[in-house]
Amino acid sequence: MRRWTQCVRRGFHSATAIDWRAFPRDEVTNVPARLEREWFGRRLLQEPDHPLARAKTRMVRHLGIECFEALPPVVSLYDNFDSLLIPATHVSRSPNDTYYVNRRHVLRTHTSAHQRQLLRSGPASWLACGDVFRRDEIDASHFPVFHQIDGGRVFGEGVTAREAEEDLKGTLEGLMRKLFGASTQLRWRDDFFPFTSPSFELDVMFNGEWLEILGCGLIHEDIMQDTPSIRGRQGWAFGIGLERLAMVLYQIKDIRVFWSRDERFWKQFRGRPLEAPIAFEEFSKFPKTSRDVSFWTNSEAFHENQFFEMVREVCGDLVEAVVRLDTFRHPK
Ligand code: FA5
Ligand code: MG
Repeated sequence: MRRWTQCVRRGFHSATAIDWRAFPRDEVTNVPARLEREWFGRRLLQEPDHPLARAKTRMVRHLGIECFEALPPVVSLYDNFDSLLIPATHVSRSPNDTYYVNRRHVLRTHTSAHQRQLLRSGPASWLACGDVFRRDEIDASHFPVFHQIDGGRVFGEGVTAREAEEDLKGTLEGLMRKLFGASTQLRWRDDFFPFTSPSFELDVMFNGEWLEILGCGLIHEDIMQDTPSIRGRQGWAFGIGLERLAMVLYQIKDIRVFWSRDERFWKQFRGRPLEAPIAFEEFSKFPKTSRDVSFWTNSEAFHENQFFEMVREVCGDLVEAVVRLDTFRHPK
């Protein structure tokens, strides 16, 4: 713990490779091989052209707050749960929801896992981002590994809860309008987190549907109370899903695309200015295949355009090219 705190103080920014295999495994280990092979340690936020890194950088620049980018993704149960007042019986602790490295360590399920230590190490405001891991539903906006950016702010003495809440909502609305434009539709909803009170959720209108972007609230009194330097003061915290942010920013409809190694993905972002309004164009997730087709006709009036038209009718736009390789005319 002390070593960690010192790292934060020194500005623990350069990404270090963390090898979860160095942690002993035991009977509760449930990290799947695929996660380890394909997703763990990809460090997408460290690839400047990547849409997630772009979203992160735009956010950090707008807020003008220091961002800790290399906090280790393997955290203790205390960091991920207890320090945030998440009860011992809470569903999120279940191995059905959380990847356990061993009995005492998990792959962080949110970047809030660092909140308590950041509060203790003392910056008045901070951001912390990284990859987070959850056993979760599978759909276009959920993935077992995704990225979050947490933010926090501690006020000086004399600031009321009402003022802190206004500051929180104003800060986040300002961020959304800066990123998505002044006319973006936003919706606040009451939410519940054990570590904030009151708690809220912010949704953004995307493709005609409300998309949940973040959770936030005033840091729970018991947490503030527990840290002598900030006892009795007000503070806020939020946690944003960076994929959701980037989906709205770049009109990405499928969360799986962020993990693409395909050039057709990268070339849409590479070298573009940070604020460039990029509208992502989807491409097929399947590699190209070619097929040979032979057929015969006894019609003298046959023209190959008739065939091309039939291909378009049947296959839609899936077909990229049709090439005639050969013609055979039977002597009889
Ligand atoms: C949290 O993770 C809280 N730690 C947020 C927080 C921080 C609240 C500080 C208060 C104070 P939640 O589970 O709702 O909350 O996740 C936050 C955001 O992460 C969601 O709004 C969503 O944008 C994103 N998110 C959640 N699950 C997934 C997933 N499986 N795939 C992609 N994004 C996800
Ligand atoms: Mg939520």
